[in-house]
Amino acid sequence: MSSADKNLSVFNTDGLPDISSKKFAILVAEWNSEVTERLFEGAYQTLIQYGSSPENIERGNVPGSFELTLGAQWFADRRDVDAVIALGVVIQGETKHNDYINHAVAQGITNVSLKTGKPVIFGVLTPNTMEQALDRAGGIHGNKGDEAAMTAIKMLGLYHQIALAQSR
Ligand code: RBF
Repeated sequence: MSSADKNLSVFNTDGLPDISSKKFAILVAEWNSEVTERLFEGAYQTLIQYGSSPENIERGNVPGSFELTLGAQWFADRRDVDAVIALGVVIQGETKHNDYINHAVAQGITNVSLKTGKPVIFGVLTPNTMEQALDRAGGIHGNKGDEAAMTAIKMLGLYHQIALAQSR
């Protein structure tokens, strides 16, 4: 399936881990907040649907997507946080700035994830238009926030599997 056809809210949920004791941080960029609020709603509801609880989900806001990296590091450095979900929307074409922001955030989030050994999920939409963004924030292509939350859950499951294998 091409990424254009993918519904971001449809996933394989076989073998998901128990996340009832896991702590999640969700970072939300304020730029394009009409979209990022929908991403947040999707991520939050997906975590709840698959076993988390409101007291185990903490939200933090950053001004723009560029700041997601440092916000993610602050959260991931905290011992009680198990996974971080970073949500933003950078509309392509409005300005060349988008390229710099997208590359910096993708690289930065990867670095934070590797440095801390925790899932730090890149939940940043990079569409050409606002319409395409809304299509992926609870519209016809589902919700990138749902997908980002599910990715965090699956990565915690993989970590659990690998850690268990080591302790055998
Ligand atoms: N932040 C976003 O999250 N999405 C954007 O589409 C976006 N576009 C920007 C365009 C320009 C020209 C500038 C200067 C910033 C933009 N930002 C955007 C904000 C950026 O992530 C960061 O918050 C600011 O650059 C900090 O001053």
